Amino acid sequence: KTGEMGGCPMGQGDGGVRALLGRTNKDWWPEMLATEILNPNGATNPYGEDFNYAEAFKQLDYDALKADLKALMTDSQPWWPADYGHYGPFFIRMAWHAAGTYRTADGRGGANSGQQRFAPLDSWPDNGNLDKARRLLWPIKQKYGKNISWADLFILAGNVAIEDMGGPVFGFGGGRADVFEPERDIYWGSEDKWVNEGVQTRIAPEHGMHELEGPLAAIQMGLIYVNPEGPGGNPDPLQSARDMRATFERMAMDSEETVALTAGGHTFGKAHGNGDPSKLGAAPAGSDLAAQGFGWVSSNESGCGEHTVTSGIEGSWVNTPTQWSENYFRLLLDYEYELVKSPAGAQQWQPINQKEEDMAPAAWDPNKKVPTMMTTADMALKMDPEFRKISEKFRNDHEAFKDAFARAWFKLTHRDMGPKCRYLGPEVPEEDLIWQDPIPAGRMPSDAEVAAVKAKIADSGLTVSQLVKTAWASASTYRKSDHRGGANGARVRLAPQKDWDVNEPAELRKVLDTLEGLRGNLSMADTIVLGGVVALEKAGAGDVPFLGGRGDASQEQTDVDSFAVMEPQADAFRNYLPKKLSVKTEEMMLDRASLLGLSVPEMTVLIGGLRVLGANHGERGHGHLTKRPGKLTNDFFVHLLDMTNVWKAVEGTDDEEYVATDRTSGGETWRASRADLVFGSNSELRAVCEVYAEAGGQERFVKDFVAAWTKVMNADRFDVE
Ligand code: HEB
Repeated sequence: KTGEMGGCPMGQGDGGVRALLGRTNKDWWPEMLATEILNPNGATNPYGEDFNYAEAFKQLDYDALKADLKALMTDSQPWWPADYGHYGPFFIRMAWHAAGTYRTADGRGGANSGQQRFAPLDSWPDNGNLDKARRLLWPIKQKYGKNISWADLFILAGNVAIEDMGGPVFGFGGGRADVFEPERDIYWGSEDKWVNEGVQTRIAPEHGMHELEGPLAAIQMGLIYVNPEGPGGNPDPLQSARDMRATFERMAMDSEETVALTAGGHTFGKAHGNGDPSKLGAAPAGSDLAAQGFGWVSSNESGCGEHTVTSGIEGSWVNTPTQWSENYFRLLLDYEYELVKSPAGAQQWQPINQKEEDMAPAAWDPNKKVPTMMTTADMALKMDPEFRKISEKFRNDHEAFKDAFARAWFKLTHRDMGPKCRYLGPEVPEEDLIWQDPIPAGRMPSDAEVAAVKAKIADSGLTVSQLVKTAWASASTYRKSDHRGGANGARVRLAPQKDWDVNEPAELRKVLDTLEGLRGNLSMADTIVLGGVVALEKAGAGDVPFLGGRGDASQEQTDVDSFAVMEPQADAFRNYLPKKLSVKTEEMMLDRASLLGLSVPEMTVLIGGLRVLGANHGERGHGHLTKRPGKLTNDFFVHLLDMTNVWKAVEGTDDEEYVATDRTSGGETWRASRADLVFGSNSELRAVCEVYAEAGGQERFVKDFVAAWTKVMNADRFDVE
């Protein structure tokens, strides 16, 4: 799958590094209040530093909350009345758009922190009028307070909506803790225009889907996935199918899941385009103070209800828009469709010669019948040969469709929550699912067992460098964005990780074989981490803490394709850069550090320590600024800041490699990479390096290194929290 990304300057795995280059909220909305100056180190949680959402959730009266949500579905409010008297479809769209920003490449986006409340997402054109859906939930959020997060509430409201309209639901896991500021580490693209301002789509028709810039998973700025009217507004269902495949794949959905989700979703509700779209005001982030967070304030007649304009498309997909049914595929496949324009001027498809009984009730007058419609994206499910086969299969086997929709919806809304042990509440399904990266429960080893294996590792002949590299390879796949990866499960010994170039497969094999032979009753996952402990202690770190209890995953429990996107294309922590990327090496470093959840000092101390311990990829000596390799010294920092050295780029390396000579003798002293030298060049990184190089720095360095190392080793231990 990664092969398809070939022509792209940034592979999928390059992750969100472009956050640094992309458009920011300040670019879009220069007038926005700069609250971040009060929170230079990230917004503080108003619930307090030690607020534990999982504990709060356990106090929740879950059944009462669900009953209140159910009642809300039909409690129409005058300021945003419910179509057909039922808010269900609206909440499903809200939940889907909350989850649908997830992308596999860096695990960012998704529903797990309540980002839809903040810019830019709250103001994306595709999220039009969802500000009203969220506000409808406020009385419930207010009532249950800290016991339910917004993030959980969005998804649960979607689930209750489906249930209340008779649709199939697979389960619900709570546990999405809210954040209180927009994520700054995510790249949404560099375009300076929104989708509705008439820009080119990200996949030009003459190119293949590999042209979509990694890690992005939407076809234009401000969309969840694809343009409903077709690529760039061109109502071509086949090109729309291509875009759907490209974008849904980046959310880890295959064609069956894509068809099931779209058809199941559009079994409910309607599109809104009954009026002049130019009468819509600014999106929430740019809206008037008096509108109190609402955007798209409309002067089209009443501005709501039957005069609502959202996407500009108008009408429902089926004749029974507030009830689960078989009607979507029936109407899609049984009728021929013609292209028409909505009152707002959007291109949409209408059944030819529709029978009266197949028409839908008008949303505001149940006695009036109106034709149903399909968007160009829906027509893709009819016209594209592969999608068509799936559509026919689901039409002929409704039970299969129900099951596929329920499972795909569960995956969509839980994909970014990480291991199943993070799910909370009474509706967590028993069944393990492959996309959860299941890991069998581990066993906490006794102190005596640990001590025995430790002694064996120490006597095994494995070097500090070998043990450090192996433990780092195992643990450093962790990403806090979707809580995947990490040392638990020991997937470093399974495909695809065991074959990743960054892990030096042949070397890794040898180390793993040795550890396998001496681990006794410890899991491999524990033994690998314990190897790191032994190495650090050998290197002079003093006592290094060890937390055992990890389990070992099997190859069958590991989806090779879904792990493939996690392969690092560069890793500054191991000075690994097989080929120059369009993104700067130091930006890649920052991205990896951010996914590992590291602070600037933690990143700095880890880089300096890993260098002197010999963790570089292969035999690469760059940044190995020590004469005492394998000892945990602050030499990296001391020599980096030493004015004896004059640094110069090595010719032909495109400013990736540098050599230092002695200022007086002219002899070569050290070699380093960009990732090394940025610590001397960038003023903030240099300031941290100085702390580790100055008097007292050695002790602080060892202490901080051990703490940061241990943090990475245990980053995925949700089973013990
Ligand atoms: Fe959907 C709606 C598109 C997918 C669910 N959508 C809608 C609309 C549109 C669309 C345009 C309208 C809006 C307004 O309001 O105006 N989608 C679309 C596309 C896609 C989709 C293009 C891709 C292909 N959906 C989807 C999914 C889901 C959904 C996946 C789930 C699952 N939607 C939905 C709903 C609705 C919509 C439920 C309705 C809402 C209301 O009613 O409000």
